[in-house]
Amino acid sequence: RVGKKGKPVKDTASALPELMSKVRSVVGKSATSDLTARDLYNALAYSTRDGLIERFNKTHEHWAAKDSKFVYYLSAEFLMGRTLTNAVYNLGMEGKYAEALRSLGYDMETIQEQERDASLGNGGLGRLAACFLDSMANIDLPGWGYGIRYKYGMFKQALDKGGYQKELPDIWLTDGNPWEVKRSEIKYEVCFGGRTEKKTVNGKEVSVWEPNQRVYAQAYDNPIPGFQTPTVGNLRLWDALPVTEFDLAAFNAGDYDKSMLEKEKAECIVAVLYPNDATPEGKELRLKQQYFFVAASMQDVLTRFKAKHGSKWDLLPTKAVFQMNDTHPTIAVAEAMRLLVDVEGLPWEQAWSISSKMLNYTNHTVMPEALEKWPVKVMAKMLPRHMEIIEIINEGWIQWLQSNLPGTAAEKAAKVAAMSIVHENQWNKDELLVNMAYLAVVGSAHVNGVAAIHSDIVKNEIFNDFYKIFPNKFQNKTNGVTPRRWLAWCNPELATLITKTLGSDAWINNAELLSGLRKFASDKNFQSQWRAVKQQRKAKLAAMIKSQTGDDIDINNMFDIQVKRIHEYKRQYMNVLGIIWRYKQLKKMTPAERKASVPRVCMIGGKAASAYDMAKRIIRLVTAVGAKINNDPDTKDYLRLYFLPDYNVSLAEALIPAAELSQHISTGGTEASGTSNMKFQMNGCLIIGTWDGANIEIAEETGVENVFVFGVRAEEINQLRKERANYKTDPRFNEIMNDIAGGMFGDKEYFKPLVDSISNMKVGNDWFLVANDFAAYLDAQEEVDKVYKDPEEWTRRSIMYTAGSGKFSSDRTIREYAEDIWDIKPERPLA
Ligand code: DL6
Repeated sequence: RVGKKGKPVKDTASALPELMSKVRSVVGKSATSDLTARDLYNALAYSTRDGLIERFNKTHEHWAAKDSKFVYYLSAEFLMGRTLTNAVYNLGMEGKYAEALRSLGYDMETIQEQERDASLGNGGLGRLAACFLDSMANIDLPGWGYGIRYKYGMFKQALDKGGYQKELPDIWLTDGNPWEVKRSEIKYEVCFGGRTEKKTVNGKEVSVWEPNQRVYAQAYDNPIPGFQTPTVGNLRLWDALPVTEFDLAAFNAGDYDKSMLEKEKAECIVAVLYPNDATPEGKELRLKQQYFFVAASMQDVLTRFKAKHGSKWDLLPTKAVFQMNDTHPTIAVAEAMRLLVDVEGLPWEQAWSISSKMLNYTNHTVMPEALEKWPVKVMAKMLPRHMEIIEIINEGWIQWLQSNLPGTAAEKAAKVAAMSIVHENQWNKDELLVNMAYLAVVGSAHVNGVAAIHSDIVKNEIFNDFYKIFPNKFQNKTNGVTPRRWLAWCNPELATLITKTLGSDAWINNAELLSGLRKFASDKNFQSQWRAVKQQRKAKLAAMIKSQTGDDIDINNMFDIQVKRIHEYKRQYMNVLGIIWRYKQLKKMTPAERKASVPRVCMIGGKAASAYDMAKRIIRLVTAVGAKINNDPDTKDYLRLYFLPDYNVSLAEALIPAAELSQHISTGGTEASGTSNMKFQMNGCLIIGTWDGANIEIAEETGVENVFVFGVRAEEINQLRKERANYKTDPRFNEIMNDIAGGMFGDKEYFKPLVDSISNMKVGNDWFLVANDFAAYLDAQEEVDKVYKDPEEWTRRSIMYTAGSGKFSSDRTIREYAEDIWDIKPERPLA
């Protein structure tokens, strides 16, 4: 129901009868039964789902009637987190549900805790996809996400007794998923393996694929509501089903294993979300997953197009565009050609013209190991027809280069070799690889990076040869995060203060309005309200830590947080070294000096990929250092270190509002963007960071003088890496290395590779320049302490962060994609 200016009317009448009806129909209990929080979660979820589906249907009927152009966001990862609170708040139904729950003796927070996170992503890339879906719905943009309904999402992380990471399966679907709608009638066949055969059809020689495995992709829709709009978008996830569910003949013959084999083989495709640093064994399955969801999604889009436009294929790019989220869905380039040429019978040139207008590629990393390259052998075995198509694309590309590149024959040959989609493996000359990023660049209309500095690296380094030929193909689209989940809903205390101060909640949909807070930044009265909110959130987090560790935490101490995937380039290691240095200083101080220091509670969280040994050692170092300093009676009132296990979306929603300082300290030029930096900024948390990724734009919007910037710049790192052997490390750094190596934190054998990786300077060591930046990092931390001692200055800066965060709303990012890449206009359904 929509009132003035299209805003939904907030429904305050109690929803008790509605909830009780769901208790009967879904939970299967009666009003007189003992209702658990889980029962009420289910009742509430199914009641909210009714509202979502009604709007979903209206939205899609409207878009279908308008024949709107759609964007399809192809992503192997969607890190959605919990749905309940987001859906209830986006639909404006929090009032009526809260009242109903209160009458049953519960509150929303307790009920929401019943929901398991949908962790179908590794980190920033997957969470970005989730924020993008929120913003598409929010600005009424016709668009869907397409991905995989993994049975087990990102592993659950625990610590074993020794303080080492333990990985447990994330069995998130066991208790059912109220937020999805199974579309039994929507399923497509997806094939793998086999061989191709040349045949003559209508006088033409064609290549026919005879696969040896077939499965069905089954559609599940997950409605995505916008806020203050009737639009509800969609995330369509694919499950894999066997073509023959059960082999009764095999069963009757007593071969029970064979009877279930097809089912197991199909289920295996969607069983697990692979960690981004995958092991070689996982690679083949990963390619299978990628093709599986791309093939299903493209068939789905083409089927809808055909139903409406028949074979007017030239219209396709005016009705559908695809955004490939990193290289994972890049097989779409070959699949589009296969569908258009082999299945629909279009001539190659026409198909290429259509396909290369509708595909676009976002690069999310500069790390060479994450730019996927598939061995030709693997590709040819699993997708023989696609390998042929890639070879044809590559031949055409090479021919084009040969006719268009300037220079001598030798110069041309060198360039062609460097830009070929299929090339030799530089580590193993006998192996040929398909460079998926090159395939994406050649096959896309647009290519973009995710922050200004990263897009420059994309243009000037990673794809420089391509950029020189097609400068207009390359763009920047600085990432963003949804201000609904990441400020309004996760930090209602701050949201209320902002709304009261700005005189309206319009900032929730127009985050640029947050800049209105700038004029209150030095207002003492406002500052004290701002601080009070932070204290409230710190108290909540302290209670959570107390319940997990039994430790009391003083909420007057600075809350210093670094949460993200554990990776050497993100340099959690440097953070720990800084904490060790702080600890050593505190130990040397007199009690009076300690009292005058700035007390800190440091928290580090994040998962290490299961095969990433060094990252796991870093986690153990955090827990070992924490165990020592948290129990040292001299220092425990002034310094603590906690490793927060199982960092996920829900934990982030609790941590970010409580943070006062957050660390984004990657080596210059290595973090493509970062998005947690934006979430911390929105919640008024100060940043200590390097001149890297989106930190740079955050500093520009916040005022560089308000950010604690340190460290080497991207343009310096190549030279510094070459000079490793001559580098004289800081004496403080050497001292700490000796402490760890000497067993100050125990486990000295286990820490040895960690110590060796950044000490013993030689070329190739300390690739991420921890030793280089350590002194500058300590200086920046000293500056942090100085400012924290002045609460008014600290609070002024904190307000300036939130006030400067408007640019980092994903609504802005999505509008830019819509205008500059997709050419799609918002289309709001009638309420
Ligand atoms: O663009 C979203 C996110 C960035 O914010 C991070 O800086 C970047 O590391 C991440 N990239 C990946 C790519 N990895 N793989 N595969 O996760 O993307």
